[in-house]
Formats: sequence, structure tokens, C-alpha cells
Amino acid sequence: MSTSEYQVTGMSCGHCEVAIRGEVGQIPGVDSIDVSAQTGRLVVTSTEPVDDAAILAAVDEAGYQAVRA
Ligand SMILES: [Cu+2]
Repeated sequence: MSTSEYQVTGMSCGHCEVAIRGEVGQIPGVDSIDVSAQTGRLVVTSTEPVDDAAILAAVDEAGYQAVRA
């Protein structure tokens, strides 16, 4: 198990959380996603280490910006 934390900017509500969940959830190996629009915190748990770039690209695809926390 591997856990990575990111700080996301631009989320404002539950729909934003769902959008990020939807994109990040498509990355192979991702096991669970904890995301909060209120804090901007995104925690990705994966069975194998996932490339930061893949996570950041997925967040970008959802329409938000993220940095590794
Ligand atoms: Cu929203």
C-alpha cells in the first residue's frame, strides 16, 4: 500500500470532489481516494506506487490544479 497527499486548488463543492474522484479513480492501481473541497486535500491510496504525474494529470483533466503535499 502506498499513500500520497496532494493539495488541490479550485474545488468549491461536492461536485468538484466527484469530478476528481472520477478522474483519479481511473488510474490503474488506485485503491481509494479521500478528497475534500473544504480543505483542498486529496489523499490517494494505491496498491502500488502511482506516478505523481499521473495523479496531477487526472486532477488537471477534472479541471483543477494540484501539487504534491
Ligand atoms: Cu464544485
